[in-house]
Amino acid sequence: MKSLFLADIVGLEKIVNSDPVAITFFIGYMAMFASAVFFFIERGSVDGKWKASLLVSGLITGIAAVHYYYMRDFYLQTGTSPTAFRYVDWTLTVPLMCVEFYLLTKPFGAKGSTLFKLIVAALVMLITGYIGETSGLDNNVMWGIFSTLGYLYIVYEVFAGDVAKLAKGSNSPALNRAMFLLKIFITLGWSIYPIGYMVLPGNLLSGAFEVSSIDLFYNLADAINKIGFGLVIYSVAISETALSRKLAKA
Ligand SMILES: *C/C=C(C)/C=C/C=C(C)/C=C/C1=C(C)CCCC1(C)C
Repeated sequence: MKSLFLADIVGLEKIVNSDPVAITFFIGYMAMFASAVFFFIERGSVDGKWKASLLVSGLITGIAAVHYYYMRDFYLQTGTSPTAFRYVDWTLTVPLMCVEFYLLTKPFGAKGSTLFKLIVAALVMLITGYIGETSGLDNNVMWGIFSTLGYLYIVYEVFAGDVAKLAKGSNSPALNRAMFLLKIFITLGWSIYPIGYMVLPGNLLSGAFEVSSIDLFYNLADAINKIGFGLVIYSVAISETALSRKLAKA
């Protein structure tokens, strides 16, 4: 008990003494939690077909909130990166982001096989990334390259593959606006992760930043991608709901 209490004091001291990594874990936890509450509650104010999308946004940020709670503790007590927690979080939340793409394009004919391909690519990206982060100096560049192939496949699907074709054929301005924004998330927002990874010792940016800044990159990217991505879907759902209610009245 005593040592637990001590760890708490040390943790608080780190936050108060502005250890940036500790602070971003702390804020990340709050922001994810608040977003999850927001998406769950706002589910009630959109039309039926959007409810599943908002539910998934709530799950993504809710799962992340629980992981941030543990990652924050882990970091405060050990001073090291909570790599395993991080990858468990991503392994649950990235496939759910693939589900968001699927739900958006489903009314226009998306098939389960498209979702399956996206999820397989995401798993390849994450499993090889995890091996890279834990494999030490010599191999992390190679595993990073494998992981990037999985990432590029997702980019391809969204820009030129099934997802892109369905969105183009949909004639829905709202969906096309959402797709435009989601493409920015996938290319710019998601590219923050490999930049963080390259800070690993022995990798391309090693030495350019402190090793601990890997978590700064990941925490920043998670906030942008999980909360921002959810808000894009929320804004489309709200405007489409308003439109269909207007049409129903007329
Ligand atoms: C909510 C969490 C998300 C959206 C996580 C996304 C993670 C990535 C896009 C990670 C990509 C990586 C590479 C492309 C290469 C190096 C290893 C990774 C796993 C950091």
